[in-house]
Formats: sequence, structure tokens, C-alpha cells
Amino acid sequence: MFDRYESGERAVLVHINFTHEGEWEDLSEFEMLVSSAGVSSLQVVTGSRQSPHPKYYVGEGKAQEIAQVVQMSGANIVMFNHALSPAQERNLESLCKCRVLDRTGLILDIFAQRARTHEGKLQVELAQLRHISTRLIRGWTHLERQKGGIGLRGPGETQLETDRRLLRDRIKAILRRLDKVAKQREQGRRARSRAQIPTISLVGYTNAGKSTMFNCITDAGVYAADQLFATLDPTLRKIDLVDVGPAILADTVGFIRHLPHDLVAAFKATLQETQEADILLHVVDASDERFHENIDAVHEVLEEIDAHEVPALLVMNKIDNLESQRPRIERDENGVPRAVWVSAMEGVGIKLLFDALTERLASQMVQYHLRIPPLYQGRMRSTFFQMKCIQREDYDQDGNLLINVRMQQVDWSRLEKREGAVFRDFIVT
Ligand SMILES: Nc1nc2c(ncn2[C@@H]2O[C@H](COP(=O)(O)OP(=O)(O)OP(=O)(O)O)[C@@H](O)[C@H]2O)c(=O)[nH]1
Ligand SMILES: [Mg+2]
Repeated sequence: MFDRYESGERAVLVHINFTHEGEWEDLSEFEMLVSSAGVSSLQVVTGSRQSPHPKYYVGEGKAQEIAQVVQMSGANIVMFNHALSPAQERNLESLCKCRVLDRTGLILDIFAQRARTHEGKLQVELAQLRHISTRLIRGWTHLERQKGGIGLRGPGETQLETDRRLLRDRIKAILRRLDKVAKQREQGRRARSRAQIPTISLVGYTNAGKSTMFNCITDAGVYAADQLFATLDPTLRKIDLVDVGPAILADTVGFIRHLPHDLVAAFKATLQETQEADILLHVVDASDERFHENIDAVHEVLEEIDAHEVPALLVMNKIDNLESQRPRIERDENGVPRAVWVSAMEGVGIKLLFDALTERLASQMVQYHLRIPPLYQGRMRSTFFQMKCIQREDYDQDGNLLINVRMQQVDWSRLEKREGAVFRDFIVT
């Protein structure tokens, strides 16, 4: 709360209710986004429409009303809880005589303030540049006065062309650097997967309590705050699960409905841990009356980043806000845990969460007792050793290696495929 960023901006907020469902946004979430960006809101203008108007997004009369409110309240910015086209933004700006920011621009701004790591910063800048490049024409008259920077212009270029070229160059440079960072991260991930450590990824709607849960599990002291998008870069920690062994827990950026498309693309790389996770802990603020819609929004993003097929366990969080809920495990018709009701803040139900998680992970594990003849022992033993899956080993009188192994089902299948038919004969039980 204390390090909330103060931008000094005073805003008039505009929120339109649509009869058409797809355009639906949440006003209280918008107010939270605005305050997360450090902007103070002076007044909210609401209205209702069937569909957006091409010129101002809102109708002519509503646009005049907004301009009047801006004048009377002394606001220096208008913020829309909706995505505006570049033309709508331009028209509104000349009518209201102040800056107009749409929902996408607002989310980008928050991301820019919050990004911590090198990669996170690059990704946000990339998304911002792409957002700007569709709006560049607007800055043309204003930029014209500054033209003539030595070394900035190619022969015969207009200022707008120069700006476009500079943007393109910058975007290319960022992409190159991101590529390098991604390669480094890839190496880390490969080292982990060679060691066969299962990865658990915390995902969920922004402000659901992922980081609080992450802290609760790891005591790692990760930044948790009542701000939207407090976490922008994935944080990884090694944890130990009884019966499963070591595992990697990843905290990730929060999702939001109508996430700007460029950001989805940009964050896809950061969310790679999520795509390749063995299980997702989908954290839900169960005390939010919109939690069903939030779950759907998270599913949509998971689909966009190709992580929708990863098994998931729902973590219904913040039950301390709910009178009627007790910590418990909820099971599906096959008796498999599908949700756990907890409070990350009060540390209630965490033991149940561990139980459910272990049960889910263990059901993905297989265990075999093998008898391996001397000819194959060297190679097999070193394979198992690398996989860190050996539970115990011994030799019989004939020099056969008796070995107990335990690993993920998928790894066993891969091994069987690679080693061929003779491998099956080694199985005792
Ligand atoms: N009452 C209650 N509040 C909680 C609980 N868990 C988290 N919170 C609060 O919810 C707010 C958001 O928590 P975070 O852990 O930062 O949420 P997050 O999902 O990581 O959010 P982003 O990283 O911004 O997407 C904080 O103010 C937490 O203190 C809980 O079990 N009960
Ligand atoms: Mg967080």
C-alpha cells in the first residue's frame, strides 16, 4: 500500500453498460485498475448503449457531457473502461481538450510501472510500442515541430515515416534481445526437466491471492499487495512435497478479462512455465461475486497461451470473507480432488491443499519393480540415476539388478518407447 505509485493525474472515468454481453466490463474492477495506476478519480460518467458509436464510442450527447465534466472538475485525463479505436481516441481528445486513455492503454501503463525483470520490461515496452504504432498518425502534427534531428532521418522521409521507421527499428531490437533472454530461460527449463522435477504453476485472475498463496507455501516473501497486477514476472521456488519429492512452484502474472491482445502475445513467453507445468493451481477469489466470470476469463487466456490442456486444481481462496464456507476438498464423480477451499491470508486449509495436490500429482506417478540383466545395467542405471527416480536397488545371486523406480507416467511412456520391446521384460511388478 505504501509504495503505491502516484502519477498526479486526475481522471474522469467513463463506464458504459452494454445490453450486448460480449462488451461487458466491471465498474469496480475498473476503479481498482485506475487506483492501481496511481490515478485519482474525480468523477465517474456512466451510460448505457446497445453498441459502440463509431465517432466517440459513446453518443454525441454523452460525449458533450464528458467534455463538460472534464471542464468543471479540472480533470487532466479521461479514462475509458473500454477499448477505443485510434480515431475515437483522437475525436474524444479534441472534444475534451485533454488526454484520453482507453482500457488497453491503462493496463499497459500499469504493466509498465510494475515490470521488474529485464525480460518483463522488454515485453511491456514491446506491447506499448505496438499499441502506439497503430495510433502514430495522431502525434503527427505535434511531432512535426520537432523534426530535423540529425542522424534520425533518412533521405526524403516525412516525419511520420521516420517515426514509423524508428519504431520498427526499436521493435526489432527488442525482439532480438527477447530472443536471447528466452534462450537463457530455455536452458534453465531444460536443466529442470532433465532432473524430472514436476512444475506446479499458480494461475488465476488478478488479485485472486496467488502471491499470498505462493508465500504461504514457500515463505519466500514475494511481493503481495492489494493492487492489480502486483506480480508481473514469474517467480520460481523449489518446494518439497511429501510422497512426491521436490517440485518447482511458479507464481505468475494475473489474468484479466479482455487482456490486451498484444500483451497476451508478449506474455506468452513468460507464461511458458504454465504451458509446460504438470499441474496448475487455479486460484480464485471465492468472495468475489463475479468469481464464475473470472474463472471463465482465466480459461480463455489459458486457451490463448496453449495451456488449457494442463490438469488444473481449483483453489477457492479468501473463505475468511465467507460465512458459510469451511476449508475442505471438493471431489468430482470419480473421487478426484477438483477444488480446495482455503484462506491463503489466514493459512487455513493449506494442509488440505497439500493433500489434494499430492493426490493429484501422485495419480500421475507410476512405480515399478524391475529386474535388469548385467548387459543392460550400466546404461539403464545411469538413465534412472539422471532421472532421480531410484527408490531402492539391490542385486540377486545371478548378478541381476533389482531396482524400484518411481516417476511421472509420461516419463515412463517416453522411456518405454525409447528402450523398445526388451524393456518390458524387465518389469517384475
Ligand atoms: N481476505 C483475504 N484476503 C486475501 C487472501 N489471500 C489474499 N488476499 C488479499 O488479496 C490481495 C491480493 O493478493 P495477491 O496475493 O497480491 O494477489 P495476486 O493474485 O498475486 O494478484 P496479482 O499478482 O496482482 O495478479 C491482497 O490484499 C491480499 O492480502 C485471503 O485468503 N483472504
Ligand atoms: Mg501476484
